[in-house]
Amino acid sequence: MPIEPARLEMLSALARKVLWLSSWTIHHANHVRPSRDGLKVGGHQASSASLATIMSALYFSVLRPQDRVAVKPHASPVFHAIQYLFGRQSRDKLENFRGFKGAQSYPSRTKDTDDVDFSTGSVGLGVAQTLFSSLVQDYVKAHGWMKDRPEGRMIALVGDAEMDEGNIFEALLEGWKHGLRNTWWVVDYNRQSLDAVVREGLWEKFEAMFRNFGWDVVIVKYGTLMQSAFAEPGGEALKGWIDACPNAMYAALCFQGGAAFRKRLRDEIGDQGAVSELIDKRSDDELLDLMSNLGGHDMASMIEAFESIDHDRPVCFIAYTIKGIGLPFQGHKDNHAGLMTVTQMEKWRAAQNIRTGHEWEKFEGLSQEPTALEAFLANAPFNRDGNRRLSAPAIEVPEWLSFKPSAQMSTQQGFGLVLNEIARGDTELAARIVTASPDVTVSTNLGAWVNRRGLFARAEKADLFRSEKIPSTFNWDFSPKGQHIELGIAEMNLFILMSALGLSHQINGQRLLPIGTLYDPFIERGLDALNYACYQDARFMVAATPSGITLAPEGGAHQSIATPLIGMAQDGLASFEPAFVDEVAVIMGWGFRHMQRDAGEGGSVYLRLSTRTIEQPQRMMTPDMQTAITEGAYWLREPGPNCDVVIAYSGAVAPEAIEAVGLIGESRRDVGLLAITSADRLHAGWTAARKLRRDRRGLPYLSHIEKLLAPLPRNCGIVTVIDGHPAALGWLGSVGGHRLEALGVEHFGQTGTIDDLYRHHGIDANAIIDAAESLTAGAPVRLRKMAV
Ligand SMILES: Cc1ncc(C[n+]2csc(CCOP(=O)(O)OP(=O)(O)O)c2C)c(N)n1
Ligand SMILES: [Mg+2]
Repeated sequence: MPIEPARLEMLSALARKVLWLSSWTIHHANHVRPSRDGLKVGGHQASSASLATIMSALYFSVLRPQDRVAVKPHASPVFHAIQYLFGRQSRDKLENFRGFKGAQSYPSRTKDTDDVDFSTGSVGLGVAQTLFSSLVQDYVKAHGWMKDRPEGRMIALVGDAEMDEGNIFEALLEGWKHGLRNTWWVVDYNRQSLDAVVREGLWEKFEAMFRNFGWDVVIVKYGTLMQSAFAEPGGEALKGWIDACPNAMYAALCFQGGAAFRKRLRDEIGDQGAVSELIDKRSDDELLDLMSNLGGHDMASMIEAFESIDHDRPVCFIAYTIKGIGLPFQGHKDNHAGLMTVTQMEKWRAAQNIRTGHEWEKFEGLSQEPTALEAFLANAPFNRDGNRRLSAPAIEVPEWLSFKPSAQMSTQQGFGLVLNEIARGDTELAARIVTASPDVTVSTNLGAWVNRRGLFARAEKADLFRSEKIPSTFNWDFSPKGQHIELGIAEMNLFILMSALGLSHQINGQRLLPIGTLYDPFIERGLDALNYACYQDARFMVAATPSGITLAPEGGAHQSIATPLIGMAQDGLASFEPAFVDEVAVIMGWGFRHMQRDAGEGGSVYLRLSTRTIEQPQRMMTPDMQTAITEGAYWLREPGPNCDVVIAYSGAVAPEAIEAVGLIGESRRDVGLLAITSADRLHAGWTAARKLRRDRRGLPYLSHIEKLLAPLPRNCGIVTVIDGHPAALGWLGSVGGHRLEALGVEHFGQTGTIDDLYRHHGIDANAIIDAAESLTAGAPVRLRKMAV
């Protein structure tokens, strides 16, 4: 249905304003408030302009409060301008665009204050996040938690070059498997990337691909000016010329302007009678207006396209645009980092009727009544319900998570046992946990949980093996009440799903406690998505197993060396590497609470687990011990007053450390054995304590690790050992100024038994003894582990 003229007028005026404000924001950051380091902003003016009309159509008219949007990173100034017009963004933050605590260069949920739905920046991830958010909405709905909240559309504004990111295709496939709904991707088809002009005919590939995955595809190519020109005599020829014009040529002509278009059109189709007249009756400016009136810059066409959708199937809009539309460098292939010069801006300002000193005024330069514009903005359906960021109360977590102990176990098994116990109960905690795994559900010990809680699908689907009465260990029934989301192998999808599930309390007002399991080495496959999830402050638990070289015979591709360092370095992720199952239970309990703490206090949790079966200690878990485990370390054997050496270990190498301590004890005094459950939390605590002492001079506050190491004599040595990169624990020597030998794994790829490899990499008991010897005075340690 054609849009009413009054609404069209308001929306077009606001879109002009948005283009002005977004360009001015960038200009201001570069020329009015030049940064002290002289850095130019770049990368925004042209890229933003591309989306000014489309985003204005969405935010000022099409979006409803329950809809959520991932905005292409470089359109952040457009987003901020729209929020500024809504009164949700301050002038101060716009003036400080890209500055300290100013509006962010790329929309950020955590750092921006103007209601960003999904952070973006690393291209491709925000796009996939909308797809998974839609699946999460379906999950929440199927579990009966939507109450009377209407379903929202999850919308991504996608750069055409952004579509090169493989994670988008991985997500598409997964979306298809799960019957994706309520997802709109709007491709800003400006046919330009950062460096260049994109290949011809890309839209045909997109169209075929999306349709193949069951999406509706809407191509918005011609604006209304174009459409009416096509209806004129000669219009068909013009349309044919536009369709045949290569991307680079079209872009170049848009840059050169109306006269260039005229010359080219005359040369190529000008002798065809009617079409010459069509061209000649327009001035150069009018001709440029016509030729740059692509669908994505035409308010009426965009509104019509959006409002024509009357179903909940996913939709891909391919909106033709010109990068930098309306700006002096529109269409130029080098315009990505292009900035208007002061002279160009002055000229453009005059053309926009904006007076010097009035640049930030909301309606400056528009001919419409400010009160009418204000009223139009106030009536935008998007803001109807006020605050769009929701919240949900915390789910209670018992003091102690029990499990069925056995004398010999691996931490991975323990993780499965704890979940199995939770699954048996009828608690809110059990109801709110949702698990997912990229095709390693069974091999990461989630099987028992899935047997009890079932797989999630919107429609029931029985396990055929079960219905055929073929014996099988696992019950693979799907139902709307299921609590495990089966994923294909793509680890990127796992982490983006974690990101979507882990924001459910804010997006759907319903808290979920997501747990993702995967093989530890493949954290690296999904690392950018994991980083992205943490950046959004999504809350989830990752159990990564097996870790290190403990799955030794599987070889290089299944050995992880760097993950302890990733765990430490990843902001927003508390990382643990327990050795014993009772520690796993403590950490999981703490983790479920940590995942629910407020911003700035809580975060996500990473458990680096192992398949190595080791002997479990028989002990009482005291509250003090629990605290020590979650703070990151405890003495498995207290050092005596004359301690010569301490062995500090993390994770699966516990048996080697214990054995070495027994052997060293014959030749060295008061040897201590430090169990490190979280190098990450220990290090973070140490950093925080030093900062606190610096900030508040004289405060006698000590961190957990400082307290633990305080009693050690100055000349005591420390040997650290981990099945991972030695740097993860190597810093311990700096805490109290002790000499240290850091043992760990620096090379991967060798197969063998665990004993072979621990010996090969120097993390077996004898290597620990050698290191202890090198740090201490006295005769050689007499006892050694005998080869078996
Ligand atoms: C993962 C990732 N790689 C590279 C970049 C750097 N980068 C930012 S925008 C861009 C290309 C943008 O092209 P397109 O998506 O078509 O957007 P346009 O600028 O045309 O609006 C690149 C390579 C990035 N932000 N993220
Ligand atoms: Mg582009």
